This record gives sequence, C-alpha cells and structure tokens, in this order.
Amino acid sequence: MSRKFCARGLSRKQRFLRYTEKVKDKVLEKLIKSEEKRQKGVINLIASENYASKDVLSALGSVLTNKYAEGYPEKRYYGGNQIVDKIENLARARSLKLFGLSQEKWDSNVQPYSGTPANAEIYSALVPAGEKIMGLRLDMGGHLSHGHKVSFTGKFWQQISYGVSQKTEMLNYEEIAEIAKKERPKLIVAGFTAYSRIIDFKKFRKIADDAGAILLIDMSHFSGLVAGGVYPSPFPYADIVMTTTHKTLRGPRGAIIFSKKEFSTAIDKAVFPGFQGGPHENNIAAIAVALKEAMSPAFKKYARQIVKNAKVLAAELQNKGWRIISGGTDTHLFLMDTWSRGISGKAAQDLLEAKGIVVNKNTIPFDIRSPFDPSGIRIGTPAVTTQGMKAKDMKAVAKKINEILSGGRKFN
Ligand code: DSN
Repeated sequence: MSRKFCARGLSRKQRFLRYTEKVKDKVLEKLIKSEEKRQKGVINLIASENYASKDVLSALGSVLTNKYAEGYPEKRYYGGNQIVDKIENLARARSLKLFGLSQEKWDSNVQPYSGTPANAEIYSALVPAGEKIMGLRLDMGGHLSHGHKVSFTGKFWQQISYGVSQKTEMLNYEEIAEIAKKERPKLIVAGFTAYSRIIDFKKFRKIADDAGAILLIDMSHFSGLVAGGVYPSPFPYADIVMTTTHKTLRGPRGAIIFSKKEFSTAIDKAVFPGFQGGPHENNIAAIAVALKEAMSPAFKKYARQIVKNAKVLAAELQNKGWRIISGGTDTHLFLMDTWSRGISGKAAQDLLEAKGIVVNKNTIPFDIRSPFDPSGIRIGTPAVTTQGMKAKDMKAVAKKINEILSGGRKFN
C-alpha cells in the first residue's frame, strides 16, 4: 500500500475529513435538539441569558478547540500557535476598540474561563490573602464572587459588604463611603446581578480614593448596554473592569479582564499560570466574533431596545399592582416583589415556567424569606429582545404574567 493511501483505501486527508464530520451520537443529538426547541418555545426572561449568533456558535464549535496554547501570544509553551496568536490578539484589540480604550493606557486579557474565575484572578493579583474586599451583598443584588462567605472569595479574603438603602432600595453612597473609610479595604468592587439602577462610578472612584482602595467594576451584566451606549462607561473611573461575555454582550461563555497598564502584568500572571491552564481558543475566537457584532449599529439599536423593553415591562406590571424594587429600572432587569401579594419567589417561578415564561426566583433587599424560596423574582429582557420582541410584546407579556400569578396564591 502506498504511503498516501491507508486503511480501506482512504487517503490521510479523507480520513481526517471523516474524523471532523458531525458526530453521530443520536442520544446527545436528540438532547441538544430538545434544548434548542425549549429555548425557542419559551419566553426567556432570565436576565443573565441570551442567544448567541450562528457565527459565535460556529467559532465555538470549530477546530480551535483542538489547540493547546498555554501562555500568551508570541510567548507560548507549545508550538503551532501562529494562527491562534492572531486570533487572541484580534480578540484583545477588538475588546479595547469596542469600549473606546487606548492601547497606551489599557490592556485586556481574554483568557478567563468565566466571571467567577476572572474575579478570583483579579483579587489574587492585587489583594494579599486575608485582606479586605468590599462588595455589594449577594442578597441585595451582588454576586457570590464579590466576597460572599460561601464562595472561596470569602474564604481567602475578608468580605466587607455594603447594601442598599431600605427606603429607596438603591445604593446609598454616603453609607458606602463611611464603611470604606472605616474598613479601608484593599479593593472595592461595584457591580451587580440583581440591581436595576445606574451605578454612579464617579462616586465610587472618590470612595475608593478616600479609602486608598483599587476600584474594580464588574460590568458582567451591563457590558452590552455600555457597548450600546445606553449605560455609562465605567472606564473613566475604574482601575480594573471585568465582564463576562455571554449576558447582554451576547457572546459565548467567557470573560474579559480590562486593566490599566500598571496592573496588567500582575493580572496576566494571575490568569496564567496563577489560576488557569490552556486558554480555550475556540471560546476566545467566539468572543472576537461577538465583539465585532457589538460594534455594529444594529447592536446599538438592540441595546436601546433591551432597556426600553425592561422599562415597559416593569411599568406595565407596576400598573397591574405588582411592586417593583426601587420603583423601576434603568437597565435590562428588575426585581418584582411577589411575596407582597402572597406568592413566594419559587412558587412564582414555577407557576410562570409551567406556562412557558422562564424567570428566576430572587431575594429582594431586606428579604424576610430564605434564598431557596425568597420573596421575589428577577426579570430581564436581553434574550427576548434578541428574539425581536418590542414594547407591544412586553405589554402582552406583562398581561400574561399578571394573569398567571394572580391565580397563583393558593400554591403557597
Ligand atoms: N449567575 C449569573 C446571574 O444569573 O446573574 C451571574 O453570574
């Protein structure tokens, strides 16, 4: 047999093509199809979810998943990275361009696997173990990785928490300033998973300066809104900005850490080799695709519509007698107090899901109930806006939510 032709008369190239053909695992194929059908068939109001484009999905499912690339472009621990280097550099350049950042002042690292590892990498780069990190309480809209005690971020570092005002259910900057002055944390993180208002980054800058702290803005939830020009940019005020890439930014799962030049060497070392091994270059390519999509005029229009939809949905529910935390929203999400009308958050989530509307149960500020069955639900509009829903659709969704929940009190 010639060297060119191998087993069963196939050339090496033909064998390779067979190998890269679609996997014929019927069990898994059926499950994926079912999930696709579920996603298409529901009204998805989960604030942190979205539908990535076909181009993002195809980069994710590409041969780039085969490549090991530990290290950074031009400084790798494996051969064969010439093309992968170009891809990672492209993603980094696009991330800076999207947010209008100059390469002289800012760097970005596109390797973090997701938001929680990214936050850990930032803390480990900049805050000695055992020192203080100050963040928004989880039960008032923060995130586990902002130093909560059940997360390793609350075990390796000491969380100093701040909350919202009981009266306004919004951030109380005077109180945050007092806590920071007293506790003098090494790092302050501002950002949220369940807070519907615009954060005053300028005030946080002053609070951080007065306390001698580094300022980290976790814009995971609202980075797509910043890119679309409908939420203020944190970059004029922050030292470090972190975002996941799969929420309003509508990319693949992953994260980006933006850092001012003086912090970037420490951040890069903390990402690799500090926390991670080989970067997921298929993911990084998909992030590059999403960043390009987010630069388009269509994305700006999309971001405007997300916020408009959230405002309309919140106002309609409010008109039907539902209490919206803080009285409304400036963003893609809001919290609704269901317990004030006798329905727990879990019951509301289950009732809605049974009728094809997917939300998540959520604590509300000063919640008297447990996080497993809290007093409210979180509602967000990024995914339904991707599906093309507009204000009139939001009115119909509010009507449906009201009808479902108004009949739901007996379930508690
Ligand atoms: N779990 C995400 C959310 O739903 O907001 C944040 O990581």
